[in-house]
Amino acid sequence: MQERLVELKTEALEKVAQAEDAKALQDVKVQYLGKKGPITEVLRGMGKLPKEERPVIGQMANDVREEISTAIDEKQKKMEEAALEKQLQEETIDVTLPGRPAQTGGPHLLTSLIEEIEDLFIGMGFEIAEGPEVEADYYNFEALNLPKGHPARDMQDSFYITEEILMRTHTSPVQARTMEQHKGKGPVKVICPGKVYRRDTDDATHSHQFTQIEGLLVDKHVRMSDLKGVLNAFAKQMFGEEREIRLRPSFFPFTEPSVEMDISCKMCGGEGCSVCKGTGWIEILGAGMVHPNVLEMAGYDPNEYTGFAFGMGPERIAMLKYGIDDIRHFYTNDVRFLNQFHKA
Ligand code: 2U9
Repeated sequence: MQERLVELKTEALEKVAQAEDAKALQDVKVQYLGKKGPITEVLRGMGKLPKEERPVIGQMANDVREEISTAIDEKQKKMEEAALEKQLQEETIDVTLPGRPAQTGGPHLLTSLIEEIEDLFIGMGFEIAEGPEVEADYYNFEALNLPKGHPARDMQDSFYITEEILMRTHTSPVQARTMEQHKGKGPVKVICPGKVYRRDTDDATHSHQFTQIEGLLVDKHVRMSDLKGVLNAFAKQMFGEEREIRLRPSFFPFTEPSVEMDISCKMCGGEGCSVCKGTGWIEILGAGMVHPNVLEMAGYDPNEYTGFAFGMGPERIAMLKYGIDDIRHFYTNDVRFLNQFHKA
């Protein structure tokens, strides 16, 4: 019996030493220490032994059982330590690696440009005024000296909601509304930025929806020279001190006289190049003295009050400033395009 126990111990310890994984170790445990294992069998057969041998064999069987159990536990601990060490080696984290850059958003190029222009005029004492994009025919056309049937309406064909309600074709109705709110009294000094809509076929230079910034100043004794001074200050701050401006006669139904303003070409310094189409000048905006009919319709006495107004397209300004060749870039929102204009 004693020999059998020594044999079992040697055999079991050898198998423990050979076990290569947790499963093999578990098998050894079940095989030698399980309820149907050889040691349990020895203990069960003790009854058949002479009385004086029983404590000796019992003690020995328990010792063998204990030794095998300890060997299994130690081996299991070693295996777990080795597995942990392996995992630590494999999953090393280099905390000095640079982090993934966070994706940050930012204002759209047109938003930034509009805010820049707003700031320039706020610096000259103007306030910002906004109004509805879905507008009454009266404010969009009639109040601006464009009665029904006026040929200039054709150039601003829009999206009509009803006969009398449409998507505004310019931001001028905001100025008309602002003047009306001032009830025939000055001064009115506003900048009106916003989205406008025209029934146009989209191409490199046309869009059915674009933005405008218009300005209006109404007061007593406002003269064309005031208009020129304000626009000159704007052009120099926006495009550079070295830029010259020039006013050319033009026509708008809501201003009289009307002008278009050019700035001297930065590319050629006025010599003539492809950017300015050989003229040395680049058209930037339209302007004029507010038409007496418009003043009158808004409740102002044109013999007492005069005013100037101007309008520009931020898309056109951005295209000139940054050399953008297609207006559709502003609205297709390709981040490769937009990201180039993120301010730090
Ligand atoms: C009121 C009185 C007068 C606004 C004006 C222009 C000239 C002009 C266009 C330039 C390019 C708009 O972006 S664009 O298509 N605008 O040339 N706008 S004067 O005159 C007004 C407006 C409102 C009550």
